[in-house]
Amino acid sequence: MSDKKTLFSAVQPSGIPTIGNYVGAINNFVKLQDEYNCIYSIADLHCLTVRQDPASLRKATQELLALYIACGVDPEKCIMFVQSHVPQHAELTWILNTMTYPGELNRMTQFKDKSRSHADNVNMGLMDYPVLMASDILLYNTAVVPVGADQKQHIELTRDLAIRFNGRYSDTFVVPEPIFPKHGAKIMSLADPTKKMSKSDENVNAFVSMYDDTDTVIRKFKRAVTDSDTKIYFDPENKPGISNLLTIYSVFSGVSVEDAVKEFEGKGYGDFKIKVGEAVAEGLKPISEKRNSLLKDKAYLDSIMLKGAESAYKIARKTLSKVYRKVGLYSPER
Ligand code: AQP
Repeated sequence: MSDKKTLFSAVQPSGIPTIGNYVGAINNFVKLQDEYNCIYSIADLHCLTVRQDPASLRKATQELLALYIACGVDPEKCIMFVQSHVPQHAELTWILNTMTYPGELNRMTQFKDKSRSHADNVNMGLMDYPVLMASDILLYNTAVVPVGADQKQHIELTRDLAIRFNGRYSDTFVVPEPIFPKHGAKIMSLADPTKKMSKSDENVNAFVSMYDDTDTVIRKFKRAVTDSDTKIYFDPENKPGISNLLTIYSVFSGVSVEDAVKEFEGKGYGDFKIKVGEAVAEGLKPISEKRNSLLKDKAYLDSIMLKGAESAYKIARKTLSKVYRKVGLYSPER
C-alpha cells in the first residue's frame, strides 16, 4: 500500500442495490479510488441482523462484487472483499462491545426504524450493528469513510469508540472522518419523498434498483410522487419529490441542479419525470451490461474475492493483535 490515506466503505448484500446506494456510496467509491488506498467491503455479516434467505444472500454477495466492478471500482487499485471472509471483524466487535453502552445503541435512528419494520425479529445483532460497523472501519486505520447521510450517527459512534479506546489504552485507532456526496447524500423514496430510498422497501415502486431495465425505470419515474404545484425548482423542504428528482437527474446527466432547473423551466411534471427516467436508464444500461458479462465469469469474481480477503486479512490481523495486546489478552511465545 502507498502513502495515501486509507478509505473504507461497505454496502450490505441485503437485496438489489438501489440508485440511492449508487449515488450515496458506490459512485463516490469510483471517484475517490485514485486519491486514497481504497478498501471496499461487502457487508454480509451486517445483513444477518434482519432475516435473509440463505441462497439469496449468497447470490447477492457475488452480484454485489460484480456491481462494484461494473460501476468502475478497479480491482487493480482497490481491495474488495467479503466481510465474513475476514474473522477479525467479528473479533474486534467483541472487544468494542465491552466498551459500548446500551444507551448509545438503542438511541440510533436506524435501530429504531428497523425495530419498527422488523418488529418480529428485534435481535441483539440489530442493536449491535453500529459496533460491527465501527470494527469494519477501525481495523484498517481508515482516515475517511464515504457514506450516505443516513450513516452519520454510526460514524459518530465509530469516532467515539476510537477516541474512548485510545484514551483508555493509548493511541491505537485512527479516528475516521465521513465523506458525504455533494449531491444525493440522501436519495428519497419515489413513493414517499420524505422517506429514504431503501433496497428493502416492500413497495417496489419506491426504489429504482440498479438492475431495473429501461421500461421499468421510466415507468417508476412516471409514477413518482411529487406535489400539486406545477413549477419545477429545488426546495427539499417544501417540494421534496421534485427536489429529489432534480438531484437524481443532476447526478445521472452530469448537469448541475441549477442548470437542470433552467432546462425544465416552463415544462410540465410529466415531461420532466420522463426525462429523469431516461437519464437514469441511460446511466444504468452500460453498468447492467458489464455486470451481466462479469457474472458469467464466476472464477474471475472468486479470484478477486480471495485476493481481497487475503489483503484485508493482513491489515486486520495486525490491528487486532495490537488491540488484544493493549487490552491485556495473553499471547504465548511460539
Ligand atoms: N437513499 C440513499 N441515499 C443515499 N445514500 C444511501 N445509502 C443507502 N441508501 C441511500 C448508502 O449506501 C451505502 C450502503 O448502504 P447499506 O446497504 O449498507 O445499508 P443501508 O444504508 O441500510 O441501505 P438500504 O438501501 O436502506 O438497505 P436496507 O434496505 O437493507 O437497510 C451506505 O453508505 C448508505 O449511506
